[in-house]
Amino acid sequence: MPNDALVLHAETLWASPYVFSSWVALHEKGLRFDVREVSLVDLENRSSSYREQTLTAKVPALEHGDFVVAESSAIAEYLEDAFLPPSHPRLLPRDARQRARARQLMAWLRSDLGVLRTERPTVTMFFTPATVPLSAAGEAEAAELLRVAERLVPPRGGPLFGAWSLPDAELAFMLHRLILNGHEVPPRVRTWAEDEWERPSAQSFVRHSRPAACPERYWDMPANAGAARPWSIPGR
Ligand SMILES: N[C@@H](CCC(=O)N[C@@H](CS)C(=O)NCC(=O)O)C(=O)O
Repeated sequence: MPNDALVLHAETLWASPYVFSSWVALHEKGLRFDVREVSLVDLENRSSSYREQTLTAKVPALEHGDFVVAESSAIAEYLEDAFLPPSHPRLLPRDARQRARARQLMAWLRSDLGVLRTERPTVTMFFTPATVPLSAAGEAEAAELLRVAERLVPPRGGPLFGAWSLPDAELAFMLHRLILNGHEVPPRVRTWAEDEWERPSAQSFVRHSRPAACPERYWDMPANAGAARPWSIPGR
């Protein structure tokens, strides 16, 4: 495998769950990498050069020499294949069935829980907590997330799949949409998620410098078109 420099293309608010995944993956693999920030509110990812480079114009993207790949799950798989255990720690479980369960969880966290993600966007985790209650559909998705977490978190805590793997961080991130917005989370799951959040790879993302406030233009981004704000507006 070529020994080329690694560059993570991240976004400027440092609030993307997908950038979080790739950031944690790079840290856990023990890799040195540079960061290029792409401003989504300025539509920099839609520029012809970024589109050309990344194919799908999404953040995160990982550059490794002359190769660029986007999609956080593809980035995790690439890092696992290019920086093999045991020289580099694993991102996914060794056992085939546990690895399948880990991939199931990662895919579900990306494809499901859409109402929860809309009503508890990550800007409520890193800028200002939500003040608008969850809708019935949001509550139902929160309950489903907690049901899955209660099934997966071991009775005495610790990694989901025997040894730490990337879905531990991703599930903890999703649970923090509830925790940081004051929702009731069963103590065992809450303690597990908070312990996972303290891991240095996660904390280095949580503590990364970011703007003081969520820019108003965030709500003009195509992905947020029509999304209701999670904050009530005084006087309305
Ligand atoms: N499934 C993708 C999702 C990536 C994604 O949606 N990234 C957002 C930022 S959180 C983005 O690039 N938005 C800009 C756009 O869609 O134009 C992944 O796992 O990486």
